[in-house]
Amino acid sequence: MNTASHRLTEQTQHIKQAALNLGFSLVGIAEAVPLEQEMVRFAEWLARGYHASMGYMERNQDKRHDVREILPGARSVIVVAQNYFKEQTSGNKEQLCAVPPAFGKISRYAWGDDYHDVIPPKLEALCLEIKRHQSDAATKVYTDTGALLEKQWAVRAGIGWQGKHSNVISRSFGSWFFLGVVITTAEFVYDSPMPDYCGTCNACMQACPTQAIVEPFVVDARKCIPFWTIETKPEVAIPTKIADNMDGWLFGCDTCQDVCPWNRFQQPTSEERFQSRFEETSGEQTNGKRKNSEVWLRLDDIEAMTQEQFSTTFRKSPIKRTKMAGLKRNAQALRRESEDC
Ligand code: B12
Ligand code: SF4
Ligand code: SF4
Repeated sequence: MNTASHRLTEQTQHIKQAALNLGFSLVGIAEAVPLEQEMVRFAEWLARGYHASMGYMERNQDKRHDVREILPGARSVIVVAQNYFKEQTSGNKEQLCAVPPAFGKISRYAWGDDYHDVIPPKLEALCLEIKRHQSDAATKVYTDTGALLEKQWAVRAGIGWQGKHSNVISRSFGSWFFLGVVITTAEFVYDSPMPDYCGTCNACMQACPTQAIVEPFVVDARKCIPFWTIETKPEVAIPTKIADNMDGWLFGCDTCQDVCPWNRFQQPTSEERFQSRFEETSGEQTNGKRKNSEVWLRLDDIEAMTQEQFSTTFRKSPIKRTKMAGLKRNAQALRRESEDC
């Protein structure tokens, strides 16, 4: 190994260790080249209208195609995975129906603080570490914050493979993690993409309550519960076909990940800010038996909530995104489902 490649290897090891020291669970690095096949599939997804009303998905295709349109001279895309799993489980429709008054489930990613607040400062700290060794390096961070195909970069960086439910899965701890990305002009040694380990399984496709996984690896957001319960404005009514099949979800949906066999490797997160804020309301309503720490909220409480209570309860939480009116709209849709039980 010559001196230059030895230095590159050392810098790569150093930056990966720095990411782990910051509390990220996995880190991988891909070369900043254009995404070709990924963009063909992405264009097909858009053409079929699967992005629903998320008009922003249609914009900035040049940046999604080539990160050098975001950061001129970019050479590397560093991808981190931030585990958010906590020792709590979600319930199912039977449990929801069994117990009046109705409750609604909160998807696991929203039990703690908002990852949009937690992850970027850690990515910025990683950027400082890059600049400590390569002072002229430029950097740009993302976590669900822009026109970037984060899952595709995660696959390229060897973090995991894209499951048939379309989320990225790690062989070591399943899919309960967020992604964060640093695009940089610094050069590193690159990882290889992860092969597919779904095999013949299709548990997620079968379990999806609204048949949103329209073919392996392809999710139609128009049918996906998180789209309706998180992304739509409060004044938009949830269509009957979705409202009748919400599987008890008040905010987001984890059904396709709950059934995934790879999530038997789940491990508790070390990130304090992702611990659940809902301990006291969890786990009391599953057929009279206390099931350890499930996160269900009482629909009566949501419907009666004042703006002040909403702001206090969901301070720093991703649930703020729906606004109080959106959460009440979701609760009403769930009432409809539980009346059908
Ligand atoms: C838009 C969006 C949504 C939309 C659309 C979902 C979707 N699947 O795209 C909605 C609101 C529904 C959503 C829901 C959720 N989201 Co979201 N979302 C995003 C966002 C902003 C963009 C994703 C995107 O580009 N979609 C476009 C489509 C085309 O991409 P795709 O699904 O990867 O599609 C590819 C496949 O179909 C593939 N493909 C097609 N055919 C084939 C064939 C083969 C063989 C292969 C391999 C691939 C393949 O090609 C397409 C393009 O390359 C990202 C953040 C980001 N900027 O990347 C977060 C992100 C994907 N979301 C995330 C999360 C956590 C969720 C939820 C789990 C939240 C919840 N609990 O409710 C759900 C999961 C729902 C699901 N099953 O996908 C995480 C996923 C982390 C992970 N481990 O993968 C991300 C990365 C945010 C983050 N930074 O952590 N989300
Ligand atoms: S998040 Fe829920 S609605 Fe969306 S694909 Fe997964 S199981 Fe289906
Ligand atoms: S449930 Fe099965 S098919 Fe779906 S993502 Fe997990 S392993 Fe792949």
